[in-house]
Amino acid sequence: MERTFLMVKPDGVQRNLIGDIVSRFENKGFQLVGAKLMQVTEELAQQHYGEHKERPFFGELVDFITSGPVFAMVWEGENVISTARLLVGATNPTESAPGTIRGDYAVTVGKNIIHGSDSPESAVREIGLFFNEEELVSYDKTMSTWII
Ligand code: RTP
Ligand code: MG
Repeated sequence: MERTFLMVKPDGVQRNLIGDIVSRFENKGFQLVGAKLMQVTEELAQQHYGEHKERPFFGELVDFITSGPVFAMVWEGENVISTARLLVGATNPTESAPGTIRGDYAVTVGKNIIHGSDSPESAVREIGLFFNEEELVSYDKTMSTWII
C-alpha cells in the first residue's frame, strides 16, 4: 500500500488547524500510520528542502519551517501521494482552489499551512528523514474487536 509524508507547518499548528487537517485525510478514506508534534532542526530543514537550496527563498523557507512546532504524519492508502497533493492544493494560495487546504486557509506562498510529498521517491525519502520504522504502525481497522 502506498504511503506519503504530510506535515502541518508552523503556521497551521499556530492556527489550530491540526485537527481539521487530520479529519480531511481521515474523511477521504486514508489511514494514519504515524504522527508526532516536533521541532524541526535547521539540519533537518535543509535536508528536507534540499532540492530548493539554490532558490532565493531557501533561507526564508528554512527559517519558517524551524520557527515553531510542526505536526509530521505518514498516511497510507491507494494513490495517497497524488491524491493528498490534490487535497493540499496548489503551492501558491493565489492559485489553490477553494475546498483544498491551502485554498481554504492560506493567502501567501511562504505560509501555506501544509507540506505533502510530490512523488513516490520524495515520499520514501521524507518518511525516512522524519520517522524511524518503529514509529510507523500498520494495522487493519476491520480487525478491531472493540467495534464488533
Ligand atoms: P511543499 O514542498 O512545502 O509541500 O510545497 P510544494 O511542493 O507545493 O512547493 P515546492 O515547490 O516544493 O516549494 C516548497 C515551499 O517553498 C515555498 N516557496 N516559496 N517565494 C516563492 O516563490 C516560493 N516558492 C515556493 C512554499 O512555501 C512552498 O511550499
Ligand atoms: Mg515540495
